[in-house]
Amino acid sequence: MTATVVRGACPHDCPDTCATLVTVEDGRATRIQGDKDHPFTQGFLCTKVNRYLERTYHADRVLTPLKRVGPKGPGATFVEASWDEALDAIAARLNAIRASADGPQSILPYSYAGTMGLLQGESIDRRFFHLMGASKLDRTICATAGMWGMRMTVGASIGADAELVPESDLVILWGTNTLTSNPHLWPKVLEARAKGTPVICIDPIRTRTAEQCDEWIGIRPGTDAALALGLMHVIFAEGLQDDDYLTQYTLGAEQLHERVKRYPPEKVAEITGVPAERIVTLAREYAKAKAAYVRINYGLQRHGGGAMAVRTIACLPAVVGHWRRPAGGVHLSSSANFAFNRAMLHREDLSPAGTRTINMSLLGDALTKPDAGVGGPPVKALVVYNSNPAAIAPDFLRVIEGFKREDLFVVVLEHFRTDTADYADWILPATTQLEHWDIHFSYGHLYASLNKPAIAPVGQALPNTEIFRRLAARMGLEHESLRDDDVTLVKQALDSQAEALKGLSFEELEKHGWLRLNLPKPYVPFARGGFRTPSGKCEFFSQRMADMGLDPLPDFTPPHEFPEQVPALAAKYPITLISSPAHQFLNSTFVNIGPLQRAAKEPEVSLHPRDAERRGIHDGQMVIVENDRGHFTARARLREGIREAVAWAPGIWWAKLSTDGRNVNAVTSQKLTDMGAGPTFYDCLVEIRAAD
Ligand SMILES: Nc1nc2c(c(=O)[nH]1)N[C@H]1C(S)=C(S)[C@@H](COP(=O)(O)OP(=O)(O)OC[C@H]3O[C@@H](n4cnc5c(=O)[nH]c(N)nc54)[C@H](O)[C@@H]3O)O[C@H]1N2
Ligand SMILES: Nc1nc2c(c(=O)[nH]1)N[C@H]1C(S)=C(S)[C@@H](COP(=O)(O)OP(=O)(O)OC[C@H]3O[C@@H](n4cnc5c(=O)[nH]c(N)nc54)[C@H](O)[C@@H]3O)O[C@H]1N2
Ligand SMILES: [Mo]
Repeated sequence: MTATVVRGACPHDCPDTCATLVTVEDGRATRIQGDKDHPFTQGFLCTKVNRYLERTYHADRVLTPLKRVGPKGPGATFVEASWDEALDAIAARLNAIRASADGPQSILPYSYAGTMGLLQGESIDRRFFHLMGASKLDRTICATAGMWGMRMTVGASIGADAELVPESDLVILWGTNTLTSNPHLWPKVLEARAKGTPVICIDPIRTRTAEQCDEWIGIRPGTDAALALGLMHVIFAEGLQDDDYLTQYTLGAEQLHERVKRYPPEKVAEITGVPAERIVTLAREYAKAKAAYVRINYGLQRHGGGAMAVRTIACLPAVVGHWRRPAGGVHLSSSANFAFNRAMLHREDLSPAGTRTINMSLLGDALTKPDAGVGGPPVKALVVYNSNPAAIAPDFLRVIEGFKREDLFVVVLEHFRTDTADYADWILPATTQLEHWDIHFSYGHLYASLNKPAIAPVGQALPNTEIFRRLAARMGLEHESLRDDDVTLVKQALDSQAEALKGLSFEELEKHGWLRLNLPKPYVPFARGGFRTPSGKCEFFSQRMADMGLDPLPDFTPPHEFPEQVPALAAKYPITLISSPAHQFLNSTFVNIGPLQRAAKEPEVSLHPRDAERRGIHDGQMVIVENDRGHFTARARLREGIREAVAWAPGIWWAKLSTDGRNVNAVTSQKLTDMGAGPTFYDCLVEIRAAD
């Protein structure tokens, strides 16, 4: 028996994008490890991906096409079918819908980052839907508010290099539970700390990360922009700004200076709940540091003013000139460093002019409103892949109402019978990362990686690419780009003139598995300006925002459900519910994997002991979390490490594996962010009461 080791990449939606080594014996994967040579993976995998083999060979894996017989929804019955039967039936139904009066725009693809791979996530699938003229999907469910915040300020999703964190002299983990959702950053943070660098966490919840930091600043949810404005107020008032950097590399410094005068520490303390004295001292510590690394993640942009919050924080390093030095700056994402040829992969040019776009965060409306909420025909068919919308989309009850429609045709490409799959007419078995090719960028570091299939597909599973190729052929959709095989697609992704991709060829990646982008070392993107904005400067003043009718300067935009703004609602529902990632799950992936599910136990909601006492709730009791949109049941956990009037329900449970068949999204809303039209999962007022 010979064992081989195959290089791959973790496909999950996480900044770390680990390099993996899969041991294969007799055609079976027997071990998965993190590559110890990869500077970010550093030889370890997370709690979840250590279970990747168990997930791949899980007894519940969907291994053949499945056809639903009987009613939709939890408990639906499916029977096995052949690929021929499935493809024929789906092709016939989609073609009938295309040919009907409603036309092809009544077909909607729904996908997100179940795999972040460019092949299995955004290649043949896009070409297939574009060519048929299906509605387009605006993929807003996670990161668009933050992306716009960065874009308007520094010009793109680019930031300080996480690998350089050991060189930083102040680390601020701002709205990020690093140990859970970006765990490979942590060793770098510890390295910095070993040299005496203070590590501060700003989060309404004293997360496992906050517990490990030197200080937890328990800010009120949705008020981060106010804190950043307060810091800038103090910095300018005390003359701690870097005038040279401001003059050379920024736009609108005078206006920013005027604007922050509106945010003295006492006022900011009222908004944020952070004591005024701490705002003053933090501003001084920040300004006196030379290379503060501010790690923001997506938590703080899941509020009505999320884009403005990211934009405002992103101004800080330019005010004090930290961008000049390695590790100095703000880091939300590094994704724009990866100039892969998405245009060639997507072929959006194949889509008929004027095709409408539907926002995936408004799926509830899109399925329940006759014009899909945006004008045009109703959605008659939904093709879901790399996503589990019946669990993860906001406003669960509206989404489920839509999924229940008898006239809605649903196809789901999946590994498992998820909540969404229960509403499918057809479930098609998809391969996992061990079974297909892919190429990966990262939003947390600067390494590209190639994923080679380690094993043959399990059962009759097929890669998404192949499923869409076959479906296209059955439907009679003809275009040469629909015939490209997976290795060709990898080469197309790399077909770019961008300097950052120089030297990254298929052959080199195949040899090494992963490669650093061709960027200077150390990577200090804005040391001498070079911002990707229209002015080339860090834009405190944004003409583009003014043109969009928005405030061109940083400001505090309160959440939609900010108690001071909506006192009547807050009287009824006084608690802000945050449903950020659970340590054991990756969004709704891994929820059905025994040991991880057992470790997460059951849907829980943490609240402050004083909030619990007022409601007669004791630790371990079942409670109902509710608002006008819906309710769900969870077990109460009392903890000092949370702000009063805030509760935490780590997500995202499968509804059918939850206590009452509903998950946390029963209370979240379809309200959108200020820019980017993103969801506002954590901008959510609720009341909590004992279940009995
Ligand atoms: N284990 C695990 N890892 C994951 C995921 C997962 O589900 N599980 N999800 C992945 C995905 S899809 C993403 S997008 C990324 C990032 O996912 P994020 O949603 O950014 O998750 P976290 O890093 O946990 O950051 C959220 C933190 O922000 C805090 N927070 C919420 N509101 C506010 C606020 O208004 N202000 C401040 N300062 N803090 C706030 C929350 O309490 C929480 O601790 O993580 C990825 N990694
Ligand atoms: N309340 C609340 N809701 C949230 C969030 C929150 O913090 N709170 N976070 C939001 C965020 S940040 C995100 S990114 C979204 C994530 O939401 P989704 O993108 O839907 O992510 P998952 O829930 O992980 O579901 C991904 C599905 O893709 C499948 N999959 C994986 N690889 C493949 C493949 O190669 N082929 C096929 N066909 N399927 C595959 C997996 O089996 C899994 O069921 O959820 C959002 N929803
Ligand atoms: Mo996400």
